[in-house]
Amino acid sequence: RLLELELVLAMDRQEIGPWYQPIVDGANQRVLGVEVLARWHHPYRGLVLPGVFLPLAEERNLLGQLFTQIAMQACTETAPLVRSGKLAYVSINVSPSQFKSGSIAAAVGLILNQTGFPATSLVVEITEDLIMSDLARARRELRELAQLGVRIALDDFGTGYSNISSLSSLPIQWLKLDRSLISRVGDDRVGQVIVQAVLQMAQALSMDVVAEGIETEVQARWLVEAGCRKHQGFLYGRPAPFDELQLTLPKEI
Ligand code: G
Ligand code: G
Ligand code: MN
Ligand code: NA
Repeated sequence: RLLELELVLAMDRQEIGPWYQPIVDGANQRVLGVEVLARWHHPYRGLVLPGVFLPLAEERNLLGQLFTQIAMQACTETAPLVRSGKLAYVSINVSPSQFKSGSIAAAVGLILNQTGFPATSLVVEITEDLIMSDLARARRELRELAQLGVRIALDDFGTGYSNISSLSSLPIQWLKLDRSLISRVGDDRVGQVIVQAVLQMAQALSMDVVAEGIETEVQARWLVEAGCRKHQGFLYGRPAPFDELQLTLPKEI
């Protein structure tokens, strides 16, 4: 329970903030955008990962506040990079149970207003759990988010039990293919067939696909040939602090 108490303090002290992992055009290696990944810089435990502190934040009903802090900092830091055309997208995760801490669309609207971040460059990553836990509520929230002009990505696609027909009725622009699927496209014929089918479905629904967890050149090449160019994974870059992200972007022309 010590860590749980420390979490409350850490949020006051702004010890939890955004790191960034590049999303790259696999055909030419250009950075298209970033996914924001929360990190806790603990004064004596070192780097604490979201798998540890998000469940604690959930127990204490702090997910909404945590989201606002992280997204506010991320949008403030990256807005200049978006305005100068160095980043087209900044993608931020929301937790399924964040609904309980209040409206996600209201929080996002506030962040856009306060930071001046361009709405059309913001991507909100949701999971199937969020949709399936309360479809009516999800539908309302996603509509409101869409009205703000932000994009919605369905994260971890391929791990859940989505009802494809309810997905197709929601304003979702990106499918993020989970790395458990991507890890199979190198040599596994069945894995390739599954990913091809998902790419075709996405195209039919006018959704864009981001392949996650790409670790090898073989996977990257196969995906580009299959028509999937938005790539994310350790092959291109690990989550890193803002200063490191800036170093990986092209200099002013
Ligand atoms: O890369 P990483 O180990 O940080 O991510 C672990 C998990 O935590 C992933 O499922 C990721 O989506 C989630 N995650 C990372 N940052 C955030 C965040 O700011 N908010 C939420 N809700 N989830 C996050
Ligand atoms: O659930 P979500 O897709 O948001 O999770 C992002 C998580 O995936 C983070 O923990 C991030 O560090 C991790 N991740 C990103 N790229 C790779 C990769 O190429 N391989 C592995 N094993 N993990 C990755
Ligand atoms: Mn994600
Ligand atoms: Na994922």
